[in-house]
Amino acid sequence: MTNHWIDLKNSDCIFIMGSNAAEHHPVSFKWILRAKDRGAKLIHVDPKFSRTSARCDFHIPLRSGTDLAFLGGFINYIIEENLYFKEYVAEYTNASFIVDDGFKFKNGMFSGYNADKRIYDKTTWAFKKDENGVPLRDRTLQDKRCVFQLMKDHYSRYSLKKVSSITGVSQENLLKVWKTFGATGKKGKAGAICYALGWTQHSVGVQNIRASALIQLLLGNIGVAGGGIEALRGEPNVQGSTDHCILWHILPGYLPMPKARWDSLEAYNKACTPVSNDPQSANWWQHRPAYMVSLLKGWYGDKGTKENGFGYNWIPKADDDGNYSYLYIFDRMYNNKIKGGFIWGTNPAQSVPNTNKVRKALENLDWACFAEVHHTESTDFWRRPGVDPATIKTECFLLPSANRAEKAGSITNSGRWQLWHYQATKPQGQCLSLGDMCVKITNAVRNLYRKEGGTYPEPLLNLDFPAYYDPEKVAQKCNGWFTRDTMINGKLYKKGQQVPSFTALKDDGSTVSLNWLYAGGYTEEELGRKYNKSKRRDWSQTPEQANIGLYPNYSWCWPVNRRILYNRASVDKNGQPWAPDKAVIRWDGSKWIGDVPDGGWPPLATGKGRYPFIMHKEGHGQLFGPGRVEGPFPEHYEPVETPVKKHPFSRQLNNPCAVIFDGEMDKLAAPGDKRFPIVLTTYSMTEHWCGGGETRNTPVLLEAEPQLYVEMSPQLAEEKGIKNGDPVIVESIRGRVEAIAMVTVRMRPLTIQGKTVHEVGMPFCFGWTTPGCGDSTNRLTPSVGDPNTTIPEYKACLVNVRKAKSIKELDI
Ligand SMILES: Nc1nc2c(c(=O)[nH]1)N[C@H]1C(S)=C(S)[C@@H](COP(=O)(O)OP(=O)(O)OC[C@H]3O[C@@H](n4cnc5c(=O)[nH]c(N)nc54)[C@H](O)[C@@H]3O)O[C@H]1N2
Ligand SMILES: Nc1nc2c(c(=O)[nH]1)N[C@H]1C(S)=C(S)[C@@H](COP(=O)(O)OP(=O)(O)OC[C@H]3O[C@@H](n4cnc5c(=O)[nH]c(N)nc54)[C@H](O)[C@@H]3O)O[C@H]1N2
Ligand SMILES: [Mo]
Repeated sequence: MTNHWIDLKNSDCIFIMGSNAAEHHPVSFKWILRAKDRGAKLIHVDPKFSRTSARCDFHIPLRSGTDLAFLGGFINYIIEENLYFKEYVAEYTNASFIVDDGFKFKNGMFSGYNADKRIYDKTTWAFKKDENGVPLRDRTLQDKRCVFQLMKDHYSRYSLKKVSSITGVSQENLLKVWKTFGATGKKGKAGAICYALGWTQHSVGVQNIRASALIQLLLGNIGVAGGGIEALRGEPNVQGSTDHCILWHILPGYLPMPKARWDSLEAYNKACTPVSNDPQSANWWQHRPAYMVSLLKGWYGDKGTKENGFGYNWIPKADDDGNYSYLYIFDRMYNNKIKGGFIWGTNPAQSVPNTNKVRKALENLDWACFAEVHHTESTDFWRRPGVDPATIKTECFLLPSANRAEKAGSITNSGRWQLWHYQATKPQGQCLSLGDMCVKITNAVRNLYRKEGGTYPEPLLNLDFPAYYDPEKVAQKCNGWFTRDTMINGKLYKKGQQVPSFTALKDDGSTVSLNWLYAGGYTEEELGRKYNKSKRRDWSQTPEQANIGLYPNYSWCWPVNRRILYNRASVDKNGQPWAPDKAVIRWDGSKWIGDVPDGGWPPLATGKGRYPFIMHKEGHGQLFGPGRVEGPFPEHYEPVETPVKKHPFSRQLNNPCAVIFDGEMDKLAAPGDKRFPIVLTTYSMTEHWCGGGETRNTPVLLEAEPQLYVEMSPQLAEEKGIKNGDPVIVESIRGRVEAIAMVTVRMRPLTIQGKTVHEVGMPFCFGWTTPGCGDSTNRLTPSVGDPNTTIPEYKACLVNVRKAKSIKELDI
């Protein structure tokens, strides 16, 4: 989230698209309703009517996977109706930048596409520069090659009529949303966008979010109170785990994963450290080498020296075309290329798409180690229905795990607040926390290396690794410390003393920090008095902070306790807030008051300031974003499985870079496949949690929601001769699922390109280890993903539905 939960109350309009916030993020909804009480309008755009829709001013249904058409049309509307915030757009975004002459967009494709490799060469996705290497600009936004004009051209194709016909949203409803949220483009008004899986789980997931960035930048809604783009994060602790690198393509603190061809720390730094020649651009990632070296010092301690690149060569490297996300891992496993591994605290045989393939893939392992609190579809894959355990070669280990109340540690919420979580009771029996298991196993392997030797021992034996797991110590190391006495602004920090913030981190080995973003959260301003700020429960605030619900002394948030990101965009060039009645920061002539500003420099007008979007090389909000895989402007592409044969305004139907597989278990229905005419979307529910491994083992929750169902409209039910409560079979080209029909007006047929298209919705929490509840919905979904993140397209695929001959056919 750019902002934080409480800040939602400051909003004039909250646009929820792709999330069931009321059911899945109830804390967010408390503040959303607070905004409503204060007069804000609430909008919900979602294929299904839910408890979120019920509390909004209006709910607008659309066909799953057409969000980009909806948002592209909205961008067109904002520009055509002159609703954008002119000064903000011209000064704080890259709207005025002149784009390279070679950049083109034709027939739905950008310049530079390589059809064999399904990737783009991005050379032409660049800005024209002056002799100093600074991008050329036209602040009047009239130049035909400036970002604003190119963007205007691009989205002029998204006419009201075409957007309506592809999304299934009536023209009247489109205008209702666009007009209501578009009104927040006025100076002093703020609108927030809340999204979650309805946007991310698509083959265009990242571009859905990029499109919201375009909208919020055009409306001047980034950096302001009540504005922002709010990613409602998932399982505890999704925010913390991405910050600390549970994803393969980043290291802690969003440092890029090293590639094999960067064969030294110098090569890594050269490739990953952006250089800006514009003195007014803070270009914050220029400090990346300091963060990387401090991380390596955290991993390798005294063994990491300047001479050996602080141990850079000991960490794994990715191949250029390597992808190690789970769609690829299970594909490799399916193809017999993985011998064994650890599956801890996750239930992939239930929650990864195309589960029939996943379950089969697990059989190819020689060994698998599970850490769980329950038996699940994954731990017990070897005795699943239809499989003879005697035929499975996999040796399985099951490590009993401590549950959340039995462990301490930090959790980072969606607003980036690091909150300490206390142990309530000791683990039962032999259960251990995942931290304990990880440290014990690693030390056992280290001892084996010491005793017996082995291939390439350095990466393990040179680790600065603890003898036992202590979450408090890990948190201390995430913040980091000095490795020698250091003077900062006249203050002496002793060797071993905690660093005060990431501005103290250096690339010379004099500092340790496991995650630069968390530096500042566990400090030691007075030697010997370490302070875990995630334990703070102090409600004190200044009047300016009280005005917008900011509690700077309650817990701690990254970066440097800044509660609203990009807050320098909430003020004009003199440092005065666009919205004086809900100012985030204000320059009082000598200093900033309010939130922690994005850098302490004075306002831009003084000539000593910096552009507000400090994480970008050029310091400007990116309307033109060359960083993404499939284009610098988000373009509507249909889901990989779509009922539509023809794109309404281009020749390219699907994302040309989407992740797809071509094995025998990866069949895909063709566009408009008559056998599978119905769109399926999947989602969570209030009573269960994700794959359901935990909640199906909680009797009251299972009683409240006991079995798999499929939500369908009365019209579809009538067409198929299905009644509410009937047993039905849902089939995709990959598999079939048995469920109970829930006939409801919450789902409704949509008119797409003049024809009726039905959509059905199913939860994915029911699995065979719980008798009588059905089995994973993911037996239907495809192994298809977004090319930037490889997140699977769980939210749109093609199925058919029929009435089961008898309840027996259900086999549940
Ligand atoms: N009670 C409960 N709370 C949870 C969870 C849980 O399982 N149970 N899970 C947690 C986790 S891990 C996560 S990631 C979050 C998920 O939080 P959410 O993203 O809110 O959850 P979902 O139910 O997956 O999907 C949200 C909405 O997207 C809609 N949708 C489907 N397809 C589309 C589409 O193409 N476009 C649009 N605009 N909307 C679409 C669905 O109808 C649904 O209403 O919730 C967290 N909170
Ligand atoms: N079709 C479809 N599939 C989806 C989604 C969707 O919207 N649609 N959503 C996706 C999303 S967003 C997510 S996050 C994934 C979630 O998918 P999973 O990661 O499979 O989700 P959970 O069911 O939460 O599985 C976590 C397992 O960890 C166990 N567990 C809980 N606490 C602990 C602990 O402290 N220690 C250990 N060792 N184990 C513990 C639980 O018993 C549970 O079995 O599903 C994805 N799959
Ligand atoms: Mo999630």
